[in-house]
Amino acid sequence: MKPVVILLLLPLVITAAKPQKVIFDHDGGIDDFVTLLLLLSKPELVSVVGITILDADCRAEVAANTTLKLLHTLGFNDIPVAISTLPAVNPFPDIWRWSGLTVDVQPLINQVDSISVKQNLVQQPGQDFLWELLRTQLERITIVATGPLSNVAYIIKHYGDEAAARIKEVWWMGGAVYVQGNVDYPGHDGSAEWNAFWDPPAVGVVWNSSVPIVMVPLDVTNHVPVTPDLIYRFGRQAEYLYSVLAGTIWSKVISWVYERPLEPYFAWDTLTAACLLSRELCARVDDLVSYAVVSGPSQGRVVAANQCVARSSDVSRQRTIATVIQVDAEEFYGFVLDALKRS
Ligand SMILES: [Ca+2]
Repeated sequence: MKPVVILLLLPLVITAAKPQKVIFDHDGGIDDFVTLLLLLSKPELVSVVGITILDADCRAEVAANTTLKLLHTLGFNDIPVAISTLPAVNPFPDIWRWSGLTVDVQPLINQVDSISVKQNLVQQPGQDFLWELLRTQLERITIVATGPLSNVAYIIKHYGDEAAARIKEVWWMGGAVYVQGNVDYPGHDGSAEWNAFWDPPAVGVVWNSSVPIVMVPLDVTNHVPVTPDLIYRFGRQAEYLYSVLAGTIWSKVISWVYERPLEPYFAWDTLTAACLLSRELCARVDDLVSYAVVSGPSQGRVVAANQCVARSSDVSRQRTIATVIQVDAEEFYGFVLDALKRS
């Protein structure tokens, strides 16, 4: 009978899934740091092999410092962090870029001195380190990009198909397809989402490539505002370090929430990571035929092929991408709260 028992058990061994290797390519906004917590909270599902930081919705040096201290606080001293030197086409407003400092000063992550955590800061520019990470891994890597696509576009431009072949998917928080964008900028028509608008040609480069994209656009992130109730709920599970950190970090947007009732602060980036971690949480389509506008008054806009939009500016090629289209806000909040019950 023994051989039979072995045969029955073998499939169980083979199907035990390995964590998916992930590079977190972020841009240091408040929401990016909650996203980091969420990615680190599920080591059975994802393994963060490196972090690259774009100088976009942040001051990159501050964001790197915060990232290193968060990693240290949670015991992840082996995840390398690198700062990209790629510049903005259209920079974020300065007041947004400094908001990450409210996270950096939190006592919870400052039980270590900055000099010792900086030993884990990679000296190579982040865009080159992104390629180094991809090149040296045996398997294809998923990139979670919660800022502009500049770093991804850089490696596509420099390493072409070789780079594309090493990327499993890019999960990108960006784009606004059937909803209004969130850019309010002189000379722009407001149709674009900010991550895309920061570097519209980068979106074009990624669309012109064969890299698989899963887009998490404003169409779906508009359904997940960071509400006072959500922040209070972290307090009810304050025995968990991850929950205290997440609640503390998101609490930094509370004045935004009250001062700008018509412009909620959304969990843009955290939803992107949540959709990667739980495929059941987010409904998606895999066949959105679309293109990106790379110049002119609509620069940064992602357009579905079935939309009647006059093409008066430079655009990328038309291609099929995957996009998240629906999420239930309460299920998302519940997923994040549950995941962050971790110390
Ligand atoms: Ca971000």
